[in-house]
Amino acid sequence: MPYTPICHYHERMKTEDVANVVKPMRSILTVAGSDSGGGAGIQADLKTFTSLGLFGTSVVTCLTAQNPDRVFGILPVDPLFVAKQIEAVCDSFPIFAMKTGMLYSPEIVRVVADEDIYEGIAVMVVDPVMASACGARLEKDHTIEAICRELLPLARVVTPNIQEAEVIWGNSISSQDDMRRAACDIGHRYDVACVIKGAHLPGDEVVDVLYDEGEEFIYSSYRVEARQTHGAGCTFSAALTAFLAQRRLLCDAVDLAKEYVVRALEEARPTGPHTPLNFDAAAALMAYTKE
Ligand code: PXL
Repeated sequence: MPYTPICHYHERMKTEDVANVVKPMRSILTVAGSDSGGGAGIQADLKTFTSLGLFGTSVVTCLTAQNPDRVFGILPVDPLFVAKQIEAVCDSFPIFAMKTGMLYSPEIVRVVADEDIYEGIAVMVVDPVMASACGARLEKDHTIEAICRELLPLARVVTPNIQEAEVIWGNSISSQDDMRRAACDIGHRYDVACVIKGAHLPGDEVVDVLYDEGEEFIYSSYRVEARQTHGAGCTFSAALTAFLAQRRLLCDAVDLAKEYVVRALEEARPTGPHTPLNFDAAAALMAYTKE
């Protein structure tokens, strides 16, 4: 019986002048840890980038053996090899924007903060990762201090959650007013924009606060009753980086990144016992944001 193809590639594609008609893709970089569970870290970043129409490159700072319930182990990459990966990527990709995630140690922060390698990268987003959603520590002592000292002055925006903002700010945060004060103080201290994610404060609404060069923006959404939030922080900073790579204003990019995470949580589907974020569904529901 003759086979009836279901795929369109059987029809020869017209390829005249492909270079003229095909729009180039923007490249974007994540410098972060690998999550074997696929829902956070490098894996979440690359899935987010791809779904939003960007070409994702990656520099791995450490391997983690984990699933959403538990971290079994962490194996850091030699800092010199982290630097080599950055060099290899920057040597041949024009990177429009980059983000950092789990950097793990002050030694890795130091090589990532080496300004010489980043010539030409316009936008850096720093997600100051300290712990996983299940509570496992993802950094050695003094890593956050090194991030603040060496990386924040180079960054466009830093994206702490409440606990991370408390450590960076040095005071506890228990209200929206505290969040506003913290974002403003962090912004001034490190000359960087600061978006504090408020999901860990109680309430029916989730309120995030952005402070950027003297201006304050408040974003409010209803709280998604998600079974699992593993990777939501990584996904927020990855989507933010992607929208900045599309040359959007920071205040709009934060709004869009928040919508992306809300939709990815709303559309989560079970994969056995876990219900990870649904990256493709989020992007499909936000198709108007594609370039
Ligand atoms: O969400 C923080 C985070 C960052 N990076 C890696 C992770 C996690 C959470 O589990 O695994 C590699």
